[in-house]
Amino acid sequence: AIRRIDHVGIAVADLDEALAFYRDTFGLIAEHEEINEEQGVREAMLVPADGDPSTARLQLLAPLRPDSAIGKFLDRTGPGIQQMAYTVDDVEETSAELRAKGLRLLYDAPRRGTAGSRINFVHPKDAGGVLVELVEPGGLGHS
Ligand code: MC0
Repeated sequence: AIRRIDHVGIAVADLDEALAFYRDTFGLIAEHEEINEEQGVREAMLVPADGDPSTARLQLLAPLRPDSAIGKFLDRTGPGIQQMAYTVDDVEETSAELRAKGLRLLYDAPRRGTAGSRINFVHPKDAGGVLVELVEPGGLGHS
């Protein structure tokens, strides 16, 4: 089952520039940063400095290579919202439920997401033009 909005992912060309912009403009600070080679991204999870700790996160996604998902998104669309992610209890179960409803999941089996989470995606063409990510949290914090 879907529990809450996990994060909203924004594609950016330069992670350090975007981190400075979000910190100075909105007071959002990075609680976590990592490189995910398989996904071709350098990414950060942001929270309001003095905000509700259970708030959904803002994820900044910068490409490691031009032919990555984020590299292609930046080429086609430019910087902006790239994905909407939901927290789920069990990514395999929710993926199976959505497949049974006729939606295309991008992966046959879950892959590794932020902070040890297990993830899959619904194809944007099957979800009203929105790339939907399913996140089963790992042991390392919120997502
Ligand atoms: C593509 N389309 C999108 C879209 N990306 N629509 C909405 N939101 C997006 N993000 C549209 C295109 O405009 C096109 O529409 C159609 O989908 C097919 O595009 P395509 O040529 O197949 O596009 P590709 O090759 O860029 O692939 C799109 C796809 C890819 C969603 C399959 O981006 C992908 O595999 N994404 C999943 C992985 C990912 O996003 N990783 C980065 C985040 P028209 O109308 O022109 O046909 S990593 C992450 O998120 C992590 C680590 C985490 O949170 O834990």
